[in-house]
Amino acid sequence: MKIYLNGKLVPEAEAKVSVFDHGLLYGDGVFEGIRVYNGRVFMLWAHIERLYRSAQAIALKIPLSKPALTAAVIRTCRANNIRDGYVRLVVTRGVGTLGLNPFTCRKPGVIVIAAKIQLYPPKLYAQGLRVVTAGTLRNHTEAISPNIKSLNYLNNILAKIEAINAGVEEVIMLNPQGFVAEASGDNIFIIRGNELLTPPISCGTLEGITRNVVMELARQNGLDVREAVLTRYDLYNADEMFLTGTAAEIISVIEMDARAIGRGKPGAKTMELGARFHAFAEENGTLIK
Ligand code: PXG
Repeated sequence: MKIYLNGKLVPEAEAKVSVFDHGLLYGDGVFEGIRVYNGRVFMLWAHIERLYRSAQAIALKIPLSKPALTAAVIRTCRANNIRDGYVRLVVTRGVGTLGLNPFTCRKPGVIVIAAKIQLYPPKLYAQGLRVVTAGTLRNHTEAISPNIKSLNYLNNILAKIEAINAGVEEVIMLNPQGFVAEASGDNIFIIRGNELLTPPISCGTLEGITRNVVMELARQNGLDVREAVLTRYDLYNADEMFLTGTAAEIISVIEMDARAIGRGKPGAKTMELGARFHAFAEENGTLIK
C-alpha cells in the first residue's frame, strides 16, 4: 500500500509520524473518512470543504489549497488501484514541543490513506442494529464543537465502549440538554408516518455528508423531510429508525434500550432509501481516472 505523506507517496512501512506530533500528543488535528464507489470518490468536494471548516475552527492552516488536496486524494487512490474503498484524510498539527501551545508546531502533517473497503457484515444490514442510550453525553457545543471532526474522538469512543459492554452494536448519544444528538459515528433518523426526522446541527450533531444526501434523496422519494429536536420519547415511538454515515451508509435500528422500534425489524421505507442511496453512490462522484 502507498500512503500519501506530506506531498509524497511512500510505502506503508515508511509512512510514520513523529512522537512529537501534536496530533498524537494531544489529538490536535482533523480528519475525514471518504468512500470510493465504482471508481469514483463520493462527495469528495463536500468532505474537503468540511475538513477545511474543521481546520479553521481549530486555527489550523492546511498547507495545501483545496484543489491540491483534492488532487492528492485522487492520486493516492490511483496509486493503490482503488475502485471500491475507503479514504482517510488526516491533517495533524505537526511536530512541536511538549506543551499545549499549537503554534510551536511549524508544519502541519498531511496524510492520505486509501484502502480497500471494510464493510459492516451484510447480516447487520439485513437484521438491523440494536442500540442503547449512552450515559456519555455528546460534547457541549461550546466545549469541543461536535461539528469539528477532530483527531480527539474520546467523547465518541467512551460512548462506543458503552455499546460494546452492553452487548449491542451502537449507542445513541444525547446532548447536555437531553435531546438526541447522534450515534457514536453516525447520524440518526426516524420515520414517523410519511415524515423523515433528524436532529438539527444545533443539537450537537455532526453535519454528516451521508445525512445530507439521504435527506435530498428522501425528498425526491416523496417523504416529508424535516430537522426536529428529538427526545427518546420520539425514538421509542418511531415507525422506523436508521443511522447514516460514510462507513455504515444507511443501516436500520430495530431495538433501542431493549425496546423494539416499529415492528422490530428493518422497515420498508429504510430499505427503499438504502437502495436509492446505493444507486446514487454508484453513479456520482469524482472519477479517479
Ligand atoms: N457523526 C459522527 C460523530 C461522525 O464521526 C458521522 C456522524 C457521519 O458523517 P458522514 O459525513 O460520514 O456521513 C460521522 C462520521 C470510520 C469513521 O472511518 C467514520 C466516522 C467517524 C469516525 C470514523 O468508520 N463518521
